[in-house]
Amino acid sequence: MGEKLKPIIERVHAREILDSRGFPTVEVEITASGRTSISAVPSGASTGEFEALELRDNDNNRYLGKGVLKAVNNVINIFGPKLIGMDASSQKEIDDMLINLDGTVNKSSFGANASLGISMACSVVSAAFYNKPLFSYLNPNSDIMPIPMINVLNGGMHADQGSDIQEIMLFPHGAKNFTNAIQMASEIFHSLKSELKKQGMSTSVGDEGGFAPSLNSNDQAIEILLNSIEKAGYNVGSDVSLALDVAASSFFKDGKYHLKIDGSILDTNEMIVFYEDLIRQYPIVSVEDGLDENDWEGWTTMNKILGSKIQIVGDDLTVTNPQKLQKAIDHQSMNAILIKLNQIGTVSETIKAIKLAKSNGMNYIISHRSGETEDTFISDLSVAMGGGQIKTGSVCRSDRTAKYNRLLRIEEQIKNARLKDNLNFIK
Ligand code: 2PG
Ligand code: MG
Repeated sequence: MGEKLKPIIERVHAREILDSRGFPTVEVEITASGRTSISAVPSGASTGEFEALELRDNDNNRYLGKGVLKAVNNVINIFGPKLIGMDASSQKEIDDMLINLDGTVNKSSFGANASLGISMACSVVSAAFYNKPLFSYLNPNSDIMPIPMINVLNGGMHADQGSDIQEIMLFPHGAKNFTNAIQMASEIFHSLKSELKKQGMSTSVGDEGGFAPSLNSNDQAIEILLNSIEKAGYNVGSDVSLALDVAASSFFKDGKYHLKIDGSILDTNEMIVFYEDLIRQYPIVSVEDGLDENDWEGWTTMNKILGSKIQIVGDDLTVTNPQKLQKAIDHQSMNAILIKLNQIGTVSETIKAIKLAKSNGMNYIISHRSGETEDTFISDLSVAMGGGQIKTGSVCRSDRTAKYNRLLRIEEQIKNARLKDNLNFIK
């Protein structure tokens, strides 16, 4: 037999596995020219209204209706036969086939969890076939490591108690390199734990491994964290700043923002004033989903007022969808986009969104979901795409540390690895 020059797909399999919340998710296994690789699909909780569809069985006799056997079956029996014989490294061709066979705008025929598992597994098996680490298979010139946004305080829909703000994150932009950023984050995480204990607060963690104490105000969460940064021996503002994911769509009702922690009900302009005050008081450099996903006018106003000072990140607003992103560009709604593969459902469309952001001078942050697995695709993707930022939870729980640990290994492998030093929102 002659040498096989391409990773030709020979077998497509899928199964239900568990995610970090203990619910089923899809794992896809692809064999191409003798190599086998697996990819697992993550799952969100504070999902955007316009995300691609995560297909669940809705059979209440299994896994409380959350089974994914339909998506698994679609991988094996709908897409599988079409994939056999295709070149796994022809990502665009594979993804176009997945998109066209589904035929809907939000992948609702067969599920984005089915298409994404295949799409990722094709990349991974191709990298294996060419004997390359995934990041350099995706981009041979990768040398930028991401600065991690590390979610140490969980609230909103990711915890039973805690702040209205879903994620309060450390942004260690003063780190020498990625390895140093992780050390800083770990030391601050443990300093925060001691501080919470001292104040008699709970140190149990939320979905992304951050603490979720019961608090009197959103400010209190930030104050405790700033105190912990200093106690760990770091300078607030020059070593470490803060980033927020407010996930405001989750508390937007009847045209108003309902902050449960102090009972205030704010309109859009009052929310923007709330952020202006926070930014004046605290070293916050990035705010994600500060407003509801349908509050387009509000986003433009907020970006006009705050966009020159901080990073304004769209997540639920843009759902990694190139069309939504184009709308956000046209409306000048934000200056950065959060990138989640499963919001759109294929690797090619994800990269298309990244390229569109990049060509319009927008920052992009590769992100996990609150429901994760041990899959580390996003670590490699963050390095390959060179945007310089990743958001993947706290520094505890293996579903989160798997991503950071993969990046620690990658940093060793890249000769001239460096953190992005010209992030435009770091003054
Ligand atoms: C977010 C994410 C990840 P979820 O809102 O950015 O942190 O949460 O996956 O629940 O949408
Ligand atoms: Mg978000």
